[in-house]
Amino acid sequence: MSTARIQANTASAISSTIKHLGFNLRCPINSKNTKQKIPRRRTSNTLTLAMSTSSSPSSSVPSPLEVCVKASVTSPNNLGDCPFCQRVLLTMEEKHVPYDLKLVDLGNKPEWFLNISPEGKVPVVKFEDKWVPDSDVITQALEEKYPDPPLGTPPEKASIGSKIFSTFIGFLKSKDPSDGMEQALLNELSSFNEYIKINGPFINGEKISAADLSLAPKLHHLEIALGHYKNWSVPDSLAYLKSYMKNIFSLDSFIKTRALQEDVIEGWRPKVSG
Ligand SMILES: N[C@@H](CCC(=O)N[C@@H](CS)C(=O)NCC(=O)O)C(=O)O
Repeated sequence: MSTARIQANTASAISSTIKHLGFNLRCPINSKNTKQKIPRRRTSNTLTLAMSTSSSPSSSVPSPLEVCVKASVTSPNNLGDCPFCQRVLLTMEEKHVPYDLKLVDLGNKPEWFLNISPEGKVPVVKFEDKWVPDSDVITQALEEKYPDPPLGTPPEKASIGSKIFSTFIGFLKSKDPSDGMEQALLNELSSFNEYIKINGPFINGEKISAADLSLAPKLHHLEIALGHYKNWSVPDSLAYLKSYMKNIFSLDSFIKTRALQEDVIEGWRPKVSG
């Protein structure tokens, strides 16, 4: 892919808000996935739509937040396979914050993008004319600016499952089956399974929170990449983890913001063959 696609950022707040809420069938997010029947969140749609149709120029139509994310490498004009980008989009979806996606071709970064993200990384989000990088910082800012619904995870639970991603990458890259990498991943997955068994269904109990929104995109990558490159899947014995994954992966917000399977496979290819 050599071209970056930028969504028109001049679209009105009203049309962008409606688009975000799923009324625009040409929504660029995972257009392949629009074939699936995605249930709508009626309550929030109605509320935001009513706000957006006010005729008063001073009405509080929420302006969509501009967010730069990785573009797909296999399917032009689709969201790509960055788990940190999905984390940010999931947070916006769960908080019903309208956003305007700018898809960035990370293989050929345009100058406008490097001007706003000198490190060349996504995600970046524009808050009050300032471009902010890093999903940790962005999700914290979203929590402060859009406190409802609250998604904060208590500090003592915030790092639950946080070693899963690095051990997944270790196992994915491993060429020696006896190097202990698979076991290291299994240890992390097993302790997460035990945690969810006792404290679940989510990391903070009954309600989804920021830690789940950070972990779930990584588990999605784990499932696809290890399935493809190692013919490996989460053992059935880890039933609580499996049902945690199934629950989150079937949320509207997750389906709408998830990476395409083929992008996840391509995205990890250099790590596997490197
Ligand atoms: N710590 C950052 C990590 C962001 C990150 O590593 N993003 C990757 C894409 S998944 C990126 O932009 N890489 C730059 C590149 O591929 O050139 C965050 O949480 O936002």
